[in-house]
Amino acid sequence: MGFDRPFDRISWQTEGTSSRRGFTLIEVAIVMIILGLLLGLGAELLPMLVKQSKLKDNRMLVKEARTAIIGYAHATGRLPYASANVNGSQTAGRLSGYLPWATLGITGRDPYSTTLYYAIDSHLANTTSVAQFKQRLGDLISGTLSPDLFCDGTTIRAAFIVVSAGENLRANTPNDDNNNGRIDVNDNNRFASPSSVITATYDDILEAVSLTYLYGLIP
Ligand SMILES: [Ca+2]
Ligand SMILES: [Ca+2]
Ligand SMILES: [Ca+2]
Repeated sequence: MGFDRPFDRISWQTEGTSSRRGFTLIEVAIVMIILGLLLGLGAELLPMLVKQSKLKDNRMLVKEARTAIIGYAHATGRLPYASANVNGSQTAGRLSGYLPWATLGITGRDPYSTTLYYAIDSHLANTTSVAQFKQRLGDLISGTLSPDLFCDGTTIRAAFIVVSAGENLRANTPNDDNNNGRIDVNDNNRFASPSSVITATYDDILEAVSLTYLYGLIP
């Protein structure tokens, strides 16, 4: 039958190969060792890649929040107040706490499912026009008014900051001062440098907008 011919040929060819034999135990062992190494490598690499990817997403999220807040200032002539709770609606008069993400209309949770934190200079949430807002920034820069939000000791005079608690799920010193893992009204007005490196004890992601930078952005 015509069907049989190809099979006949294959079997003839394999039978005709003089080196045809089974794998030796050593060959199987070598393959198993290589497979084991590859699997082990994968098991180690995968969590590392997930970790790196979350960190990257988180940095982007905090940057986006920063951009949204600048947009809010442009549109309303003031910064939003912080939110007293995770629902993200600004709480009148609140200078530090949760990001008012619902007020801003953005995502409020970082890739680790912790709500972002936010703090502002006290002079910048009660203005009523863009012109007054710009004037207020100018007064803070010139020293007519005293700034009250700082990063990196007192190096950066900030208009506002946005912070993710990072992978360890806790805001760390100097962002959290009373060791409750959150940024709230009980913490002081000094925060870490935005360029702080991640260590075993500090893994917060912080973005700050300085008074002078924001002044330059407001028409
Ligand atoms: Ca942290
Ligand atoms: Ca502090
Ligand atoms: Ca705290």
